[in-house]
Amino acid sequence: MKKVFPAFVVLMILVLLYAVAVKWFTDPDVAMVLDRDRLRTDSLGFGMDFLWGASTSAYQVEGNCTNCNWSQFETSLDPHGHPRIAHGQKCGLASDHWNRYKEDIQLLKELHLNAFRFSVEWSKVEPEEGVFADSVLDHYERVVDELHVNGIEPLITLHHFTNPIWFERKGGFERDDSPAILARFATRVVQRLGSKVRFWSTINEPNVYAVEGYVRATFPPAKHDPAEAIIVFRNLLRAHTACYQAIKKIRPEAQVGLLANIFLFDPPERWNLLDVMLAHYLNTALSVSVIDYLTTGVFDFSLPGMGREHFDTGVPEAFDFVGLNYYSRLVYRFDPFTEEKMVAVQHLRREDLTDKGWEIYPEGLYRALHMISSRTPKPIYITENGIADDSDLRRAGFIEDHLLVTNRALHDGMNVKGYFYWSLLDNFEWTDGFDVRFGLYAVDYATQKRTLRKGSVKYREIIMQSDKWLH
Ligand code: GCO
Repeated sequence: MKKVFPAFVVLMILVLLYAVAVKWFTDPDVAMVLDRDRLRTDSLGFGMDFLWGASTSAYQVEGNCTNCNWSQFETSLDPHGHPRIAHGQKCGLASDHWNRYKEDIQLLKELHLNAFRFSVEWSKVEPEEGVFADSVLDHYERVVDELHVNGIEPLITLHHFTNPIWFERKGGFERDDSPAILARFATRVVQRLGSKVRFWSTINEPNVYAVEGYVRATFPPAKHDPAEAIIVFRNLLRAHTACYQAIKKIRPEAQVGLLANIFLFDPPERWNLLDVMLAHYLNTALSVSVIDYLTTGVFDFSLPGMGREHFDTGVPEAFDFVGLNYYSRLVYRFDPFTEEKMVAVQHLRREDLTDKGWEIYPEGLYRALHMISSRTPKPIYITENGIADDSDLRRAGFIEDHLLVTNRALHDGMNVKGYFYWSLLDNFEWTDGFDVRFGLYAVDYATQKRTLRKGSVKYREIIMQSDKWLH
């Protein structure tokens, strides 16, 4: 009996330590349940100043962006001789938004929207280093004027994945002077448009740019260089701070934010410590590090197998809001026998997936909002949330569930001030080309005809219902 007792105690202590470790590394919101019934009984009021919007990006919708890293990339082949873009597609005229922006602004009005997020194409504004095309800035000023005439608030993104070829050839964001180069561009744009534009987002998804371009090699410059990825990630965040300071110098009243992509990582089972730790390190390195950078000015990155970096800009709180781009989560288990040391796990039905194969997971939006609001009281704008759904059978439910979750987050005290659906139009979805359809409006690329999808009407219904709750 005496021999058994110590062994039993040791075993109990080990089990207890294991349980404590699992709890320590587990996201506290992982058990959040979307109670549709309770949510629907809540008022759907979102507040008088809530921004109801849709988002696009220049390269994906404008057409004729021919002087940037992506226009170059889409003509190249991968190491296996395959085209970089599905079926060798080219962006070309895209959704011809450059020429049809007045028509597209009427679509925003048709949906009862009061805000529009779009990006200015750096390679068109600054086609050669230090040479700025006033005619291009004239165009964007006409877009802004047209939005105001129609009572729609512009939110301009300065950098959305694309670089002018001259910048890419110099090394892009691998360069330590890249923040100053981007801030010079930002200065020129804000000098021209700053009196008419209140909301600015500096950089779209620094983590995605760094990981896709330098780890997974699916985006330009298509490198497999994790160490370089961390430098690029750091320089993009530094560039955000440089742009923030440049904008505030010209327009102190401007509201300036960074667009954080939070794609949650979860373990297949919540009792497996290695899988729970993997999810924790990925969420911390790729998402929490961005929010912490904004509040502290310190880039603290550490991901086993990728590397670590600590960089203090000495500029905390260089932001007025956080833009949240949320889509879904990825479920991975740790696997030491694979190159990436992790393997995706997914056993979901087709109806629970988008056309990009992402899980439809509205609870994750609540978790992502909490990840931000637990670190800063500043406003959050959901600047991208949408579904690739060519059948349009899941779009209405997707929109309703994610707006119900947004409403629940508001009721739980989170400072959510707007929602921008991705995207207003079907567009060029990077390496998927035109194969996936995110648009509230379908686009027939042969005729450029826009058609409102039935599933998109739910968005307008909720917006108008929200207005009802306000009065
Ligand atoms: C991104 C970009 C968008 C995408 C959208 C759908 O997150 O990659 O911001 O350009 O098109 O997110 O994937």
